[in-house]
Amino acid sequence: MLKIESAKVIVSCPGRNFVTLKIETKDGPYGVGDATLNGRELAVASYLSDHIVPCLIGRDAHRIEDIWQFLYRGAYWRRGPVTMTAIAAVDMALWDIKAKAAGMPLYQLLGGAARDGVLAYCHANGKTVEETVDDALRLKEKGYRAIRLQSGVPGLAATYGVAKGKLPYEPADADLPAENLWSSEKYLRSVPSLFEAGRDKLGADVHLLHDVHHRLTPIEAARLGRDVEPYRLFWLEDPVVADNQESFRLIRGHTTTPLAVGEVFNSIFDCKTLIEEQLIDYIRATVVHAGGITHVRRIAALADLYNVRTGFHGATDLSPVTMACALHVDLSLPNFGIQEHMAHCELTESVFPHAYKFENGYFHPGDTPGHGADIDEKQAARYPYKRAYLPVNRLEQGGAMTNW
Ligand code: CS2
Ligand code: MG
Repeated sequence: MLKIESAKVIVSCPGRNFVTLKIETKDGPYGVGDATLNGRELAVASYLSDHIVPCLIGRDAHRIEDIWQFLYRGAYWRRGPVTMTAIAAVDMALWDIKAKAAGMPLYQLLGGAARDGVLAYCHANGKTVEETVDDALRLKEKGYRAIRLQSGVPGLAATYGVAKGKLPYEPADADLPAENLWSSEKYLRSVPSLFEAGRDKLGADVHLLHDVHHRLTPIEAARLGRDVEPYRLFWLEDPVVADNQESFRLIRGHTTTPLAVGEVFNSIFDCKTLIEEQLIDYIRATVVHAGGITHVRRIAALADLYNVRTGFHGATDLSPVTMACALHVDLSLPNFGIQEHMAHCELTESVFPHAYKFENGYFHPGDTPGHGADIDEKQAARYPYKRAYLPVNRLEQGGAMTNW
């Protein structure tokens, strides 16, 4: 028995907002979990401190599955991003404690390494095709073997996923949501030329990826999938919103471009049809927003039955604690596909010291006992929470919102 003595929620903004859970045990190690839900951070902080922490005190930290089921089934109100992010934070912290107590890096408890390193993709972006391809060439030089290309769209003032100035793009960029105009026609005209140039300049061996950010309708996405087929994409991500999982049947029927979806999913039920009908190639649901290590392993196991691989979300709004946990899972899974890596700023990195390392296109989670990531609480306290929102898109020809 490793008794949980205390649990605290740490909200801080070292470069951007993060919510972190720290669980301490009596006479044993502590564990750290990420609970960041971009733009809705305080809802999860409250769910944890007001509703979960009181239930954890006195429980045996070793009983990870039992605590997971208790929090999931026992709440009566199942699923949803806030609930599942809060449960994920507890789950990460408990796996951290168990692995520290065992004196092993977490991946050893998950069955050991199934590969030597974790293939990762990074983000290249620019206002024009030329700028984007130059950025990708720079990242290729740094060792990346897989690169996501996002470019500004001619005729649109701002495009999500593309930096505004010299600084890298930040998903939540304003204290009230910025409203951008969107045109699917302009976008659909511009993307094929980006990949034509990208394939030409970067060569055949680099994996190229693209994120649609859920902004198209199924038939528009089907057309885009077809139009980029000559450039052999690794994947086309979030072509449409997946509230109707059946939407993917239409896209799938028209294109052989591989499809990825799921960064906003929080449950296995969000992707059950997509996986069972083999409508996608990669599932992006990840540790922090989909119920932790315990639940994403369940999703991955289902996906494995249907030739679907993982491609865990890894943007900057997921803290280094999530990145660490994701890498341990990636290293151990039979059906790992690729891991997203969007580099954190130096301040974030220093507040969250971690054992994972990048070399030659691959990450390794490191061999520190636990998941290998931590929070420097003193430093974190110097950066108080700042309200920040993701932007909203409106259709150029009318007032309606796009899918986002
Ligand atoms: C993006 C993210 O990394 C990705 O694939 O879609 O930047 C995403 O928009 C943010 O994580 C939202 O919080
Ligand atoms: Mg995405």
